[in-house]
Amino acid sequence: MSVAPVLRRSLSFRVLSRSLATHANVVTDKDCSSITPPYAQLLENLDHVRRQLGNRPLTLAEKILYSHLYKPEDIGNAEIVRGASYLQLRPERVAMQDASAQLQFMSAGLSRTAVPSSIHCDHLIQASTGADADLARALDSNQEVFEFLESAARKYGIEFWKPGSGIIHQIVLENYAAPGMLMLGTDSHTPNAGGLGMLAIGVGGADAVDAMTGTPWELKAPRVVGIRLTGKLSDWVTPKDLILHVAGKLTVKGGTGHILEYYGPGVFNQSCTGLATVANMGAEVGATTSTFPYTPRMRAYLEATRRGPVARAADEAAAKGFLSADEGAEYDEHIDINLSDLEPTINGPFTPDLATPLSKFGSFVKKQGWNDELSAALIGSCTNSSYEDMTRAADLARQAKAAGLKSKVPFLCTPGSEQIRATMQRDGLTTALEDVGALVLANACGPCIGQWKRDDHKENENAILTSFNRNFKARNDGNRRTMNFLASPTTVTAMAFSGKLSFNPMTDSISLPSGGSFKFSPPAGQDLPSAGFAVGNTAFYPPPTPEPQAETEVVIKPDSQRLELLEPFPSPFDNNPRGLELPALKVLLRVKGKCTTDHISAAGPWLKYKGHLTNISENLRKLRRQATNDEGGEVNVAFDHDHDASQSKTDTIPGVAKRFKARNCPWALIVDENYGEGSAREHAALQPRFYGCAMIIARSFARIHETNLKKQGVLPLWFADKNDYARIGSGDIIETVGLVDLLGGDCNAQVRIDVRKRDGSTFQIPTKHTMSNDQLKWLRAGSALNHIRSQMAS
Ligand code: MIC
Ligand code: SF4
Repeated sequence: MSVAPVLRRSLSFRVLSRSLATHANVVTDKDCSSITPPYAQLLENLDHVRRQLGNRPLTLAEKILYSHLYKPEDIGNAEIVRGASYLQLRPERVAMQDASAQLQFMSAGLSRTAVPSSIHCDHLIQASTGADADLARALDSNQEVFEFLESAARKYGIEFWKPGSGIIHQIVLENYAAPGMLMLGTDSHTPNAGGLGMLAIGVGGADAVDAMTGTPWELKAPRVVGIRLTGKLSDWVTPKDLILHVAGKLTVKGGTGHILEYYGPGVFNQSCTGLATVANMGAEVGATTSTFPYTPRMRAYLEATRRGPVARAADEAAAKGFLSADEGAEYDEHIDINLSDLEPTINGPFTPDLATPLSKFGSFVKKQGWNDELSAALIGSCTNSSYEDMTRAADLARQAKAAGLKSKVPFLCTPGSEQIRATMQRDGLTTALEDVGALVLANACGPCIGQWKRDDHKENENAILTSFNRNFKARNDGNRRTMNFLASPTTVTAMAFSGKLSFNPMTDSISLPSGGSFKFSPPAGQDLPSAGFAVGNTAFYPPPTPEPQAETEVVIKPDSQRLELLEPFPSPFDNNPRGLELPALKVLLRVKGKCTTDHISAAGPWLKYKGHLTNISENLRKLRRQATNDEGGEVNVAFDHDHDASQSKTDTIPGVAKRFKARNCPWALIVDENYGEGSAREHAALQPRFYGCAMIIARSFARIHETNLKKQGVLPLWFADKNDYARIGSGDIIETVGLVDLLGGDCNAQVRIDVRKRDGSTFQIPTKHTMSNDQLKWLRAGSALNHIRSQMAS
């Protein structure tokens, strides 16, 4: 049966269910057999590894990782060196957002996934007039993709969360996350589930396919940063302010290759959902993931979300020492934070690590010469849409209403899940927000990922305040001049009533139309609803642990504009005159400064082509990509030094890439620090590969993107001397020297690069790499998928 009628039925059911929302205050547990980690096995694995490691005290992150080693018995006497050893791991579960890993999984030819997996439809719902109408439009405009996802889920026994059910990370926290678990998700904010004391790691689709096919998933053993929390957050300060502060300290690349492990008394007086916010935004500092020891408030959250059996099993595992660090465990770096010293913080614009304490924000804005006007306030997203966040925002809204105030600017709210939406509605939070002018949107990503049909401020400079996690240029509304600041939902809500960036709700008053003035009292909220969570519309939810239905046809129409089967990429070494050195490559561009995955593969309208590589690559020619050319400083302009008379000398970056592809000219990029910062967006690797990119040399890479490049058969190299970055420019020819030794098994071999400048001069530079033995096999095969396929065939 086609999924569309089912989805539409669920939509009408939902409208009905809003007035019939359940008032369940007796919490009955659900069947937790498939979501309880196999603690006994994990403890046994850990004991084994512990003995091999000479019983040294372990951090919590190490315990979770080592208990999930693919073959713990195989480590022998080898020491595991954090920051150097490669771990082969066995994740327990996979979550996929929209079309991400399914096409690659299908090409592996298995009949079911090796681990429980779920698909979440959350990125394709555009915010415009409100939840129901927006969802109805999204169902129509994305019908083909949703049908494909639903049928793939049915065929392989994957849990399918329909559009409108909520945002992947909120659903994972509410349903699947469990203390001590290791899971992967095809989205960079997967670490959100760390709020339940586990390791949840964001990856590209190809990595997810490893777990789904039962192939060991490889990760370089991360270093561990210990963050000791003491004190207590004061009135206006929220967990979001803690992570905004940490982002300011660590910067967008400070967490790369590290797990952030929080501990100390300050962890225990925070809610589970608050900790999830902190873990969620660890992605903004590039951390592999974040985690916390198991706490009574995690236990309470598990119970409130009908997972009492998981809580009881976790209690036992904790009693055996599994769910916290050992006394005396050593961290690679250490940070101490006294929560009592923190104040509300606002980060941005354009980068999540530009942190300014609220008390200094007004003067910061003035000093920059920016207009003091706020143009929109947005709360919600996967980062901040917990019951606690919403009760605190509603409390401020009620205070403002009592004073006769309404929001001065458009005020949008995206609930993170159907459960949150239904509970908000039942408990009067939705009414409290709507009463002051808020528009409640569908349970989906919406404006956080540019799915925002914003009708004002299309091009002009303006400032928005959001409780989201990311604020790269043009991310929310496509306007590069929208200054996007990140703050807690309470700060955002309070400032919506003043409409001024310089307003400090802790100290300032708002003049009332009636005369007099109004000052907010500190917001009050609660983390768990007294009447329990309302279930909401169950038609959005999948049946638990569905069996695969092999007879299901997964339809991809040959003329589809939205979906396309993936053609294997050829190996660069096939018919290659240079043997096991890459063919000579032409440098397409030297990219200057910040280049996030949003810059490489813009968000918003492109999302609809996620399942169609040719179209998404083509479509990007028309979109404004944002990478800046270091030779000339222009955005999305590249030189074509070999253009013919019919062609212009410059074109957009993908435009020149397409010309190179037409000429069968493989190419390379020279890039700056933290290249590929941001999302797990695999297209940021697939698209350059599709157009013929074979190598990228960077001052440094962001973790997920570097792995995505390796998976797709692009060689990422690091400048050994960062000054060499400026010595190579567009049109230069570069050749690897020494790759043959590396591919031949000499892991100490160094790859050097012969550079032939356009003026004929030549020189050689050294590089570094992070390729493991397996990753070299992917490079040789042309992609990881080619390698897996060849393994399965043999
Ligand atoms: C994001 O927040 O940037 C996204 C959209 O959720 C991405 C996923 C994607 O781009 O496909 C992410 O965080 O990985
Ligand atoms: Fe969705 Fe935004 Fe969260 Fe990404 S960060 S998953 S776009 S809500």
